[in-house]
Formats: sequence, C-alpha cells, structure tokens
Amino acid sequence: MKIAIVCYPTFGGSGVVATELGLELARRGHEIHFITYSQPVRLALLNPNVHYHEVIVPEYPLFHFQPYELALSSKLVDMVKLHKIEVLHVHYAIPHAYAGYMAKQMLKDEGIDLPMVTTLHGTDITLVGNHPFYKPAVTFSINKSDYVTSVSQSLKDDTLKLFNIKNEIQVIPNFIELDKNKYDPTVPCSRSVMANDDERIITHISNFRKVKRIPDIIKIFYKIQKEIPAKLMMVGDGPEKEKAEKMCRKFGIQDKVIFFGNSNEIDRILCLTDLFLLPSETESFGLAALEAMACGVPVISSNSGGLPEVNLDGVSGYLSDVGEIGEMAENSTKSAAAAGIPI
Ligand code: GMT
Repeated sequence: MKIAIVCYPTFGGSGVVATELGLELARRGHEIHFITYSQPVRLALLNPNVHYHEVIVPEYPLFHFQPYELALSSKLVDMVKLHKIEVLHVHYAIPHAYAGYMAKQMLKDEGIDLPMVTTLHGTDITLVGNHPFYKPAVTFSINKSDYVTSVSQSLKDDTLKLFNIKNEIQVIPNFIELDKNKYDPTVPCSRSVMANDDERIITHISNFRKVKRIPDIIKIFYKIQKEIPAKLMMVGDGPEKEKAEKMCRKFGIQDKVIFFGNSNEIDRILCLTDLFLLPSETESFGLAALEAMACGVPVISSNSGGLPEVNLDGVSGYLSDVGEIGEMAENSTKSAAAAGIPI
C-alpha cells in the first residue's frame, strides 16, 4: 500500500511514533511517504520503501505568518497524484488534520478519494487544541477524519470530554519495536564515562516544556543525591532548560547534573540508566517512559493522564500525584534498592 505520513519532524513523541510506525510499515513492504517541513530526526532514508518530501513555504513580505497549512495541503495534493498514494495518516491534529482535510477536498474535486487517519497525541487535545482560538477547527477536522485514533484511553476520554466529537475514536497505544535491536551490542555500555561505580544514574528525556515540570526533576534529584551517590542526565532541549541549569547552580549540584541537549542515541543513554524520571503535569502516554522500560529501566512518574496505562505502580516503577516531590524522591531510592543495587 502507498501511505503518506504527516508529522512533526522534531524530537517530540508524536514525530518519533510516526517515524517508527512508517519505518515498520516500510519493512513490511509498504511504500511510505513522509511529508513535512524537514526530515524527521529519527528517519533513516536507506530504505527503498521510504521517501521524504519537504514542504517549503515561500517567504513573502506581506505574510506576517507563513501559511504552512496551505503549503502542506498543496504538497499533499501533488504527492498523492504523483505517487498514487492510497491512504493519508496525519499525526497531531494541529494543523495536520486540518491541512489533510483540505487536501482531501481538493482531491475529491478531481475524482480522487483519499481516506485520512488522524492520530491524536496529547497536547493537540489537552493544551493547544483546547484553546478557544483553535477549538472549532480541531473539532471540525477530527469529525471529518475517516478514522481517528488516540494513543491512550485517557486521551480518548479527554477528547470526548473537551470536544464535541461525533466520530469513533480507537485507542491504539504507542509501541516500541523490541525485536529491532537499535543498540549496537558491540559498543560497550560504559557507565564509567558518566559516573563512578557507586553512583546511580538517573535520567530524564523530554522537550523541556513547562508541562514536563522540569523544576520538580531538579528538586527530586536534589533529595536523591542527599541519600545516595547519584548523577542526573538531562537529555533534550526546550524553554525550561536554562531555568533548570540555574537551579542546579543554586542547589550546588551542578557537578552532578549533565545537560546533553537533543540526542539521537536514546538507547545508548538508557543503557547506562538506573532510573527514569517523568513527573509531568500531564502526559497522554509518555513514550519516553516506555522507551526506558524497554531498556529495563524503572520509571518514577506522576499519575496524570495516560501514565497509569503505561507505568504500573509497583511493577514497572512508581506513580505519585503531580508535584509530590518527596514521595517521588523516596520511591527513587526504593527503586534503586529493588533493582538490587547496594545503597
Ligand atoms: O509532549 C511531548 O513530549 C511532545 C508531544 C508530541 O506530540 O510530540 O508528546 C505527546 O505525544 C507523545 C506520543 O504519542 C506522548 O507519548 C506524550 O505523552 C504526549 N505529550 C503530552 O501529552 C504532554
């Protein structure tokens, strides 16, 4: 089958899921066309079934805001006709479902019926999409999609609560391809590069937005390192990063916290990790937590949104109410003990 995938090409979870899904479909023999404004960060193009088409928005002095949706829908129309694409899968409702619907309508005018699947990922519903300025367009484009999926039951419930949805929503949880051994076993998982033998390595990976409660991570780690020797690896980049760096200096723990910026070597980072922290305000799923678990790393998380569907309390890690820094720090110490590491 010939499938077009529209997603954000950045380090965010929706782009990662879209890319992994496209790559797996390509491995199964489907022809996959990624259509977005730059090459998705996890996309390796060395596969004859994988194609990438860049959406270019020409600059014009009159435009205060570049009309990306317009350029995307035009590009979709062109690519669908050129490559005889049979299905369109858009990830993240804003503005992809809207642009996809416009492309569908333009193609319909030319006698082409293009079914569209919209996958809801989280902030497109809970934070951004729910804003009154976007809500009518988001509601409309979800209702006009041929199929709608959400990455957790919690996100489905939120969608039905916040929007007037007439369409069926199917829950298809995010996934990790366990068989695909991305980590090269010939490269040693050398913890000694990051920490002393007696130190636990605690990791957080995200796009450092407010919703991730980055200050909580620093406060939790501050408590952990008072109890046990530990290092904190902060992976990713975003608006809260500078504040976090300042907090580390203020708490006098700057030598124990390493800020990596964005990385494509998540599997190698997780291979060194003893514990993963995800105290988010809300999380429709928490793909980074699943990636940690896939590497055998316990997760200390909040219990908001879809996190309880992913992180099972007392099984894969521990959950606490949002902001319960003390309990999360205690559970972190407990987890390290349960993992059999002497403390
Ligand atoms: O919040 C992010 O980290 C990015 C965002 C995205 O859309 O790229 O993530 C959302 O989608 C991910 C993939 O489905 C989920 O794992 C995240 O939980 C979700 N983020 C939130 O709900 C805050």
